[in-house]
Order: sequence, then C-alpha cells, then structure tokens
Amino acid sequence: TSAQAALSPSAKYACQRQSPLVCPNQDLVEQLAVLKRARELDLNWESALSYARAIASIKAYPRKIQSAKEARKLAYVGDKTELKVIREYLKSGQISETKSILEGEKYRVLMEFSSIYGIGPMTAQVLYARRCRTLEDVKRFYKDPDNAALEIEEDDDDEDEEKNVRVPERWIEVSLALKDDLSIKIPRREVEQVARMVMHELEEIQPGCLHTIAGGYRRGKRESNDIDIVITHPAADANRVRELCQEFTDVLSKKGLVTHLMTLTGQHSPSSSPAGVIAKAFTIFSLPGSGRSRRLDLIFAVPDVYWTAVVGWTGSTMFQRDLRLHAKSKDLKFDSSGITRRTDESVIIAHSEKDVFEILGLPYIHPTMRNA
Ligand code: DCP
Ligand code: MG
Repeated sequence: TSAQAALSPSAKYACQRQSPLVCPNQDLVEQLAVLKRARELDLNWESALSYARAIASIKAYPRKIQSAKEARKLAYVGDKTELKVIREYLKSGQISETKSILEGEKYRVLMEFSSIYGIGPMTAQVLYARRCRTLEDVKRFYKDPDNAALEIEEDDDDEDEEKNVRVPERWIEVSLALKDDLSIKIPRREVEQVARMVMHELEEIQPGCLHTIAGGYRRGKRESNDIDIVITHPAADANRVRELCQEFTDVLSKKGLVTHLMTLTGQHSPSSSPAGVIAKAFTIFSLPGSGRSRRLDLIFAVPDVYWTAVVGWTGSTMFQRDLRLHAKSKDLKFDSSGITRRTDESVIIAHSEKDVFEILGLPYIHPTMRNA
C-alpha cells in the first residue's frame, strides 16, 4: 500500500519513520541534543527545532553514519549548520560547541532551573538575569513578594495548545520542595506498580475502566520522569469523564495517595478540549511504603477519543508534532482529543490504535519505534 511505501528512514515526517530508543548513531544524537537544548534555553526556538528535526532524522537511520555525504541525504540534515557540526563529529568524535556548552556555568544553571516543574526556558532566563544561580536562590526569589508576579510557564510544546496548561504559581514552591524526589527517575517496575494501585482504586468508584500506561514507558524507556496513564470507560460520556476525573482525584487525595494536585483541566477550564472529551489531572503521587513522591498524570477520555489520546500521550513530542503536521497535509486535524476533517469539521472515530494510523494514511508504527 502507499502507506507502507511511505515508511522509510528518509521520510519527511517522524511519524513515517521507525525511531528506536537507542540508535546506531546514539552518541552523535546525544551530542546534538545538547546543542538543541542550549538553543531552547536561549529561547532560540527556530534553531532548536532545526536541531530537533535533524536529531529525529538521525534516530531513524539504521546504520552508523560514516561520512558527511551519507549524512547529507537524511531529511533535515543537509543544512549548513547541522552538517558542519556532524562533519566535525565524524572527524574527531566530538562537537567542540557541545563540549564548551557542557563546561559552561550558564547551561548547567539553566538546566537545573528548567528541571523544576513549572519553570520553562523563559522563566529560567529571567531567574538567571536576576542573579539566581542555585535552587536556594530561586526559593528566596519566590519568597520575596516583589517577585511574586513572575509568570510561570510549563516547559511545553507550544504547538500543542490542548496540553498547554498554566501552572499556578504556588506550585513552584511545591516543585522546589519536592525537587530531590521528583528528579529521581522512575523504573519500569515502579511505573507498573503505581498503575496497578491507581487502577485498583479506580475500580472501587467505577468498575470496568480501561487504561493504557502511555508516555516514555510505552516507548520502552527504562526509566521515566513521570507516569502517564490514559483511562476510559466504555459507557462514559463527556460529563461522566469530567466527573470521574474530579471524583477520583478527590478519593486519591483523601487516601493520601495523591499529595498534591498540580492542575485539573477539563472542568471549567477554557483550555480543555472543545467538546470536553478529555479531562486531565496532573498530580503528585506518593507510593505507600516507598514514601517517594512521583509525578502522575491521569488522562480521562471518552471511548471515541481514547485511542487518539493513547497515541497522543505515547509521544514522543517530535513524533506527535509530525503526526499533526502529517494530518494537516491530508486536510485532517489530529490531536489527543480526536481526528477531524478540516473541510467540514466532521469527526472521524478511531476504534483502535492501528485505526488511528490508518485514518491518517500512515503505516502502523510500534510504540517502541516512536522515539523520534
Ligand atoms: N505530550 C506532549 N506535550 C505535552 C505533554 C505531553 O506532546 N505538553 C506528549 C508527548 C509525550 C507524552 O505526551 O511523549 C508524555 O509526555 P511526558 O512529558 O510525560 O514525556 P515522556 O513520557 O515522553 O517522557 P518522561 O515522562 O520520561 O520525561
Ligand atoms: Mg511521561
């Protein structure tokens, strides 16, 4: 089929390529990722995206790159800047700019600030400009009432309005206080343990729910920064979904399993999906016994958009970004809350994950191959 033919390492969109977790050019990819991150932290989005595209393209390349000529053939790599650094890497095994960025103070500080939930590159820059250099400085900064109005952003994919959630300012303090716990990565076994416990509790208030653990876990990452669970119930309408999300987070809070509720959307929030088909709770979960705090995102979806939500929340961010762009090229609109035809806004329902790909005219790509 034409969809199968489109599956190639040099295809235009990341959602048409197989991108393993670890690729034959992993070291190159990691050195380029430092350049990409540095551009983001410098608020140079255009350059960051350009690196992100080159990185995604290299991740899908099935052989170790031997020459610049070989690299040039890859989508988004042929550009002067990217090709120049790749050439340097192929010659010396290193990118000098990457090395100097990693050795610099500013990168280290901005990386640390932006690792706090609620602090994105913009806020990190402001903090740096106000002479903050350590997290202690940041804590002091936020305690000063003169600084209280500083806007907090989530380090987020700006194209994805649906997921853009303003983080209430007070949460910066929560994030800072829990920083030591939240920076510890979550092994797969613990992700599964938390999901089991969460679904066990959910069964008590609403039997028969279905769920998928999404995010990096589903792409095969051995350790995750948070836990993303997409949930539905065969008989739930939009109202019930919102209700469930609210009720359930209340129950988890009362039981002490959820210690903090960072954001709850889909209630009366304008940022909720148009038809209100998705409700989200971004929480901090404390696994009894371990005493450790973990970020847990619960995404409740009506059955009709469950599979688009699963695909959306499985990521990666680049895979998703290109899913949206690819859909657009076919006059469709894709996001976690569904697929619609751009011409008449009619809704197309996917009844399985494979269905999502089929509707978008894409070859099915296994979750572990979506690490673009
Ligand atoms: N996602 C997105 N934009 C957001 C939030 C999520 O596109 N603002 C999508 C892409 C992500 C997936 O949802 O892959 C899960 O988001 P996470 O931020 O949890 O990222 P991962 O799960 O991929 O990695 P980790 O949680 O280990 O950092
Ligand atoms: Mg995640």
